[in-house]
Amino acid sequence: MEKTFLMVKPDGVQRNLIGEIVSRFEKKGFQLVGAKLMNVSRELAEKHYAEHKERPFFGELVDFITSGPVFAMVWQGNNVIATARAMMGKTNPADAAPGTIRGDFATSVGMNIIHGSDSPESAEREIALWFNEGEVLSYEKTIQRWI
Ligand code: IDP
Repeated sequence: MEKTFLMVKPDGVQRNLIGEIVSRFEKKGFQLVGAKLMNVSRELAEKHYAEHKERPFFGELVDFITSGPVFAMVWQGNNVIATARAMMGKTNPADAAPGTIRGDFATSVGMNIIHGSDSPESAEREIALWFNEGEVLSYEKTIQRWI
């Protein structure tokens, strides 16, 4: 079963959106298999956003993601990587459709509420970066056969 790494960023935590976001993915039919509220070290932030290292906004991005607690999660389900990206909406909330998380709750690209892995390769890399092996669970939900 496919897995993805999702994270409510510090703005989403401050704005009390953890429950709303978890609820959307639960209702969609995805399964939460790992979650933790945590402060992010600069080292972890820089590793996570390594592909943006040369971008002018890199420093700002690392400052922001380390500015307060984030809610890190691993979700599982059919096509969860692409479907979660669609549910999040475009990176720039100005382009994100209403009904998406960014379209409904954000206005600026810097504070766009949520992160989600964009490919199977990044999902694998990010889950390993943010979670220890024992923190990602495997458990059965009987309702899963109806989804
Ligand atoms: P994604 O989060 O939708 O995958 P990426 O292109 O990987 O988007 O960018 C990572 C994050 O960097 C974005 O979510 C956004 O918060 C931030 N970001 C992207 N472009 C800009 C920018 O031009 N200015 C400030 N922050 C940016």
